[in-house]
Amino acid sequence: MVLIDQGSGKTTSAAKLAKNIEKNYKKKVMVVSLDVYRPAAQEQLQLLAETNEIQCLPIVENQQPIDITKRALNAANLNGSDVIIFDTAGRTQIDLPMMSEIKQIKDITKPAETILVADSLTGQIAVNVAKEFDTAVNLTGIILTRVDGDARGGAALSMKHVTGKPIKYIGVGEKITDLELFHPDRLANRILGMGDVVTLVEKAQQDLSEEKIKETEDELKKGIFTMDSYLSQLRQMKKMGGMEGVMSMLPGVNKMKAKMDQANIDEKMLVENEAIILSMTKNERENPKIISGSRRKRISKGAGVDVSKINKLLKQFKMMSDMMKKMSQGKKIPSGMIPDEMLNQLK
Ligand SMILES: Nc1nc2c(ncn2[C@@H]2O[C@H](COP(=O)(O)OP(=O)(O)OP(=O)(O)O)[C@@H](O)[C@H]2O)c(=O)[nH]1
Ligand SMILES: [Mg+2]
Repeated sequence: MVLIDQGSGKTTSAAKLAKNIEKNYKKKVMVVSLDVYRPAAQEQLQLLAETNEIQCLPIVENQQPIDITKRALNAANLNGSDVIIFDTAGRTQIDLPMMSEIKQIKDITKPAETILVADSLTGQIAVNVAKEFDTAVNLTGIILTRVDGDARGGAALSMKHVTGKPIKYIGVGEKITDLELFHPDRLANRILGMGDVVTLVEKAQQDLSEEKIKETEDELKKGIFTMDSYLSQLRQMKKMGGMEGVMSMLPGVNKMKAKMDQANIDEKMLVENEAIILSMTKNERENPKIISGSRRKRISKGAGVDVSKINKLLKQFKMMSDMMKKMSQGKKIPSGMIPDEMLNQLK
């Protein structure tokens, strides 16, 4: 097993993993440091191993990584180790000599796993490094470290997204036992609970032009919300996978989403509402208050839907614009308000 990427917790993770494998798989594990570059790096692993009763390949001064690797394979044969974990030197920049060294080590060891250790806090940098490492040495998985808090799901998502490699373990602290098997479902719940903001942002970047986002933002900041802004929102929603797609990604609407699933919200509504708004005159769109009974009838004919649908949309619009006004004034929307009122409108 080869571990890479700088300062991310490789050495610590190597020791944690050794302990974990010994305990849970009843295998004999040996750890080996190939970090001849950073002063005292080999000693760091040796000390960690000693403290936690893990077998460690003895240090031979001035020996280079390739020779250490060969010695490790011999030693493992002699001492009956089932698993060798190689802890490699880290680099933030991918340099060629280092890549060629890692490739050689891979050729010699033919590792069952090549794991990237990435710090969940460094986010994007780690993601880029991950991609390059994968191209060079074909990773089999990722250990994500410093997932100690509870709001770090985003890094996991982008890691997985960019590399397509599974996250195998997460580091959740500095102690030797602070390594957990990665459970995607738990993380998914955590993220959905707080809103999958990463995906939402990614989607928004993909789907909407920056200009459009800025325009809508500016309007909303001023508390301006017209039928046209509503129409553009409906279209954005449609692009982003409909109501359900958007809702499932917004913070705090997880409960609401469940209710919406129950209510079996018809995605057709988006299309209908679009048609309704398109049947309004410019004046009506900017000033929906003027939409009287006769105008409603005309619009319903134009859109080919029942008048009740116009009434529903107008109510929805009123509610949304109230919400937008509150938001633009920096007020929080009462959490109870969104689910029930909006749901009733949508039913
Ligand atoms: N809170 C927390 N700290 C961690 C975790 N994993 C590692 N650390 C800490 O991060 C620091 C760096 O860890 P190392 O294991 O030395 O990192 P490395 O990747 O080997 O570093 P280099 O060899 O210099 O590239 C240490 O102080 C670790 O205790 C984790 O999951 N959570
Ligand atoms: Mg290290």
